[in-house]
Amino acid sequence: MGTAPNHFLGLEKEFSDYAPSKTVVIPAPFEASTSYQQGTSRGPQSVITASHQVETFDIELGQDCHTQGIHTLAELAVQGKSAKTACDLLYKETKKILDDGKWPIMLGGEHTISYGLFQALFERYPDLSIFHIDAHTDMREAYEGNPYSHASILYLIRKQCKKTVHVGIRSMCEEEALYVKKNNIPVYYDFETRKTGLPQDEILGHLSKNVYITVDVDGLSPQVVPSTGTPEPGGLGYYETLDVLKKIFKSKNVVGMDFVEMMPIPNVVYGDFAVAKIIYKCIGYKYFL
Ligand SMILES: [Mn+2]
Repeated sequence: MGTAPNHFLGLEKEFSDYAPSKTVVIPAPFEASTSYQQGTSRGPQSVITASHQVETFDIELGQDCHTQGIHTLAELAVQGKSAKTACDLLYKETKKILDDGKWPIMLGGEHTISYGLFQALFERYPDLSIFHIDAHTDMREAYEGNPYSHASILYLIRKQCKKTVHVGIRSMCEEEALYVKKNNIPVYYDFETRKTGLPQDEILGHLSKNVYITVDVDGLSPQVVPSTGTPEPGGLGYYETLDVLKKIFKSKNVVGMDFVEMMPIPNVVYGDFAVAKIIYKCIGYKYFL
């Protein structure tokens, strides 16, 4: 391994060319409205670099899971663009990937960029539901006057798609709390699920057949992923995250995924590696469960 520096896992040609690959990784290093620590535009490359250290043999699944092919696109030219233009670019790219019958995994970049992926998936799968891991609900109507911001992305999405489930949540403003209550949205608050565990069957009950999974990596504990712009204490553990994802992959059709808000910290690589490993676990769950 380690032969192709810009490819996820550093896979050789046989397993990373576009045509035979079932999975396509889309690096989308968009950063415009980050509010605390900056640097999420470097997130996609840091995860790809870390992925070169991930062992391709999966112990749990008892096999190599890269054999269905994982193609990695060049970084989308989204940086410096408006959020709308950046999302349009990702939308078009995702549409093409779906037309080709492939499975998209997007790497952000700030959460705003997820809107482009969502649009392409929702257009293709009108019954789409969304499983959202995040420390924050991201349901402000706008953030600093901007409806296309990392803090309002789920509000924007929910204007079109109401079937959403949220876990890891441990920070939101009053406006968001009222919105959640008023719309009876299944939000699983971290301070409660720390005690009870995630109610996996109940979560599955809220999801339709075709599921889009959006992971803001700050939904996980900073002990697992410190490399993010707005770290929050608490959060999902590594195995807890894998357990719920596995359950969803087992009983639903996961039509697309993204991992956003990674912000590499110089010389602190274990968070980048954890994210790379979770992505590879998901590829295994998609094709080998
Ligand atoms: Mn967040």
